[in-house]
Amino acid sequence: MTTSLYSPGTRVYLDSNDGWVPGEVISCTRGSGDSLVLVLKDENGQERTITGSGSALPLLRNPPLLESADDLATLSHLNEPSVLFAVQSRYAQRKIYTYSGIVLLAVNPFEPVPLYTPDIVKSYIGRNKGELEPHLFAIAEDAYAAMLLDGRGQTVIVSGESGAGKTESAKLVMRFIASPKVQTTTALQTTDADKNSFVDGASLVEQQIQATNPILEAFGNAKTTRNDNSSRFGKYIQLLFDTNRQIVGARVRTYLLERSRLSYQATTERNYHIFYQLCAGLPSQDLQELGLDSDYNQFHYLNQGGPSTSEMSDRDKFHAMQDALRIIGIDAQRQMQIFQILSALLHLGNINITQTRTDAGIDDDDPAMARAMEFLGVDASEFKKWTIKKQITTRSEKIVSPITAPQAVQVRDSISRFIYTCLFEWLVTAINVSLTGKYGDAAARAETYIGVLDIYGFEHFDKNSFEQFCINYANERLQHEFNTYVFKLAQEDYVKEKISWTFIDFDDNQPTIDLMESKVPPGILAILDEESRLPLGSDASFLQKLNAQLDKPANKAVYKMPKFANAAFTIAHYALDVTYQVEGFLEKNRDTVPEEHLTLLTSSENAFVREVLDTALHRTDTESAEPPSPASPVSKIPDPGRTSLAATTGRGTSVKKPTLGSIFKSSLGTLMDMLRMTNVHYIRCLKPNEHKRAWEFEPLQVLAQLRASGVIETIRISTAGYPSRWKFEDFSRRYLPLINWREGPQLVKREQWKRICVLCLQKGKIDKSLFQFGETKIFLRTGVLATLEGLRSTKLNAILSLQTHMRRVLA
Ligand code: AD9
Ligand code: MG
Repeated sequence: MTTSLYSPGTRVYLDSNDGWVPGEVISCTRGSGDSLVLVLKDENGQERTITGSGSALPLLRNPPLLESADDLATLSHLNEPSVLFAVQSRYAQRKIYTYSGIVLLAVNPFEPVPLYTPDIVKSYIGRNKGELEPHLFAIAEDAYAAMLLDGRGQTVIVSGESGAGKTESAKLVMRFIASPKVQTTTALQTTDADKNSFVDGASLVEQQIQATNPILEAFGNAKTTRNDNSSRFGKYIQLLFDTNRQIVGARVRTYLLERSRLSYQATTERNYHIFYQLCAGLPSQDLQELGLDSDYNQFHYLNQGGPSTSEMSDRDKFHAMQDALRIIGIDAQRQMQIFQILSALLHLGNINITQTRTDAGIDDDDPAMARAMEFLGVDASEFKKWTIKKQITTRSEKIVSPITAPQAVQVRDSISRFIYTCLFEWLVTAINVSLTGKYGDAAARAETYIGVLDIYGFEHFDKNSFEQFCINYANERLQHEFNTYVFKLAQEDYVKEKISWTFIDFDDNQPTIDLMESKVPPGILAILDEESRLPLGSDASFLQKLNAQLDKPANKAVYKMPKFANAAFTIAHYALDVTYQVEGFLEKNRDTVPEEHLTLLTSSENAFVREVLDTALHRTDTESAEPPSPASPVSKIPDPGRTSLAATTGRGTSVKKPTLGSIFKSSLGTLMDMLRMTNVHYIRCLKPNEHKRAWEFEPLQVLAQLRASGVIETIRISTAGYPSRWKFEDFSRRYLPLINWREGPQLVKREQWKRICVLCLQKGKIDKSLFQFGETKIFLRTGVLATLEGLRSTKLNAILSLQTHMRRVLA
C-alpha cells in the first residue's frame, strides 16, 4: 500500500518546528524490510531524506483543486495539516467561513467585514447550503428551510473558545432568522451592533428579540483577559413560529452565570459591563441620588482589576441598553429601581469590615452600609448583626457567635453575588414575559421554533476552578451529542445509498461524562454534593474522597492524580487534560447565603427587591405569570430547562437550596433532551490568534482548537471508510477528460453517468476495494481522488500542449 502512495512528485507535508511545511517527493526507493527511503524537498527548496514506514513517512497533501476546498469533507487526504492549510489559505483570501461536513467553521476576522450587507442577506434567502460561499446565513437559511419542510424544531449550536466569535455569530444568525424575510433592506452589522441594530421595518416582536442582546450583554458579559466582551453565562434562545411560519415571539434560557466576578476580578479584567455603563451613562443628578460617581475606581467591586481600559464606549452602550429595556417593556421608573439595586451592590462592597481583637466589626454609621441598606429596604443594624455574627441551631437552642473579618467579608460578598444573580434571573423573566406575551400567548400560538445556543466554550487556564469544571462538563455533554449525531448521519447516508459498510469506532467520551456526573457509583459531582451537605465538609476532604473513590484502574484513562500539583485533580477531557484546583469548590457549589440574611432580604421594605428575590427563588419561567389552568394556554414548545435558583419548597423563608452543581446538571440534562428532539446545525468558531489582531493566523493555535472541538475526529467519523462521496453526474463531469474523447460526449448526451464513473475508475486503475457505488453517489476511499486528480491534470496538460502545438503548426 505505502509504495503506491509515494512516487516522485507526490505532494506531502513535512514536519517543521511550527507545524508542517508543504513539500514534494523527489525520489522513492525500497529500504530494508518494508521501509521506504524518500528524498524530499520542502517549499523552500531544502532537501531531506526520510527512511521508515507507516506513520514515520510524511503525510499526504491534497491536489490543488481540493487544497482550499470550501468543504473539508471533500478532501481526499484527511490529515491535520490538510485541514489546517485549507482553513488557513481560505482565511488568507479573507474567506472566514469553511464547511466541514455538517459543521460551519468560522474564523474570527477581528475587524468589521463586509459580509453581512442587505444584498448578501438577500442572496442567501431561499438558497441551498452548497450553492453559495460558506456562510452563517447559509446555516441559518438551512435551519429555516428544514423547519418549513416538516415543522420540526431546529437548533443552531455555536461553540468555540473564549473570544472566538460565538456571540457575534449567534447574533447574526438570530438577526438573519428574525429579519423580515420578504424585504430585507437593512444592513446587519457585525460589531458594535447594539447601536442602531434594530432592523427598519421590523415588527415589534423582531425588535424585542434583538433587544435581548444589549440587555443580556450588559448584565452577563464582562471584559476578561481573553475577550473584552466575554459572555459569562450560557444562553439558549428559541425563536417561536406559528403555523404560518411567522415569528410570534421568543423564549430565552440562561445557564449558570459566573458569580465570583461580582465581588472579585483578576488583573485587567472587569466586573459586569452594566456597572461601568451606569457610572458613565447616567445623568449627574441620578448619579448623585444613587451615591455613584463617574469615577468608579472608588468602588471595591470595580477597582480590583486595575484601571479600566475597555475600548468600548460604556456610555453609548448604556443608552442602547436603556432603549432595549424600554422595548421589552421596562419603563424609566422600573429602570431606576434596577439601578438602585445595582448601586446598593456597589455600596455593599465598600462596607468597611474591620478586625477587632477577636471578631469582625462594622461601624454603626458606616456610610456605605447606610446607602446600601436604604436602597435594599433592609434594616442596617440587623444587617450588621448577621454579617459579623453567625447563628448555629442545635437541637435545643440557637447559639450566636462572632466570626472573623475575612469570614464577614465572605458573608457580605455572598449576599452581593446572590442579589445580582437574582436580578439577572428577574431580567431574563422580564424578557420572556415580553417575548411570549404576558400570559404566554405567543408561546401558546407557537407551533415550532429555531433555537440558537451560545454557550461558553471549553476553558483551561493556569488555574482552573469550579467554573471551569462546569463549563467543561457542559462541553463534554455537547461533544457527546455531536459525535452521536454526526455518526448517525454518516450511517444514514450509507443505508440510504444501500452500500455495505462496517461499524467504525470513534472516540467515545462517555467515560469522562460518567466520571463527572454518575450517581451510582458516585462521580465527581455526586461526591461534591455529598461533601457540600456536611457541616464540616472541606475542599481537602472532598479531594480525599475523590481520590479514594475514583482513582482506580477502571478510571485510569479519565481520572488522574496530578504528580506535581497539590490539592488538585486531573480529568482527561475529549479536548485535553485539565487540572482543577479543589480550593473553593465546596463554597462555590454550596453558594449559600446565611439564612438570616435571606429572611432580611425577602422581607425587605422595598417591594421591587422582594419581587426580584421572589422571582428568582420560586419561579423563573414566563408561564408562571399566571398559574396554568385549563383555560390558560400551555405552550407546545418544550422548555429547555428552568434556571431557578432554588427548588420550589413552598413560600416563606426556609428555602432549601439545591447545590449549583446539581442545578447545572439538571438544566443541562433538559437542554440535551431538547437538542435531541431538534434538528441540529453546528457552527464552530475559531480564534486565529491570542492578540485579537485582524487577519493574523497562528497555525498551531488553530490546530489546537480544531483538535479540541473534535473537528478532525468528526470529519473522520462522518466520512469514515469513504471520505469522498460524489453524485454520479458531478463525478462524471469532472473526470470526463480521462476517458475516450469520442465515447465521452456520447455518454454525457445520454446521461449515462454511472457508466462514465465506471470508465473513469477503470482508466485510473482503481482497485475494486477502493470504491463502492451507492444508489445516487459514488463512495471513494482515501487517496483515490488524489490519483484521479493527478491523471486529470496530466491529461489536460497534454491536451493543452497539443492545442498549442496545433495552433503553431496551423499558423
Ligand atoms: V466568550 O466565550 O463569550 O468570551 P465569544 O462569544 O466566542 O467569546 P465574541 O463573539 O464576543 O466571542 O467575539 C469576540 C470579538 O471578536 C468581538 O467583540 C468582535 O470584536 C470580534 N468578532 C467576532 N466575530 C466577528 C465577526 N463576524 N466580524 C467582526 C468579529 N468581528
Ligand atoms: Mg460570547
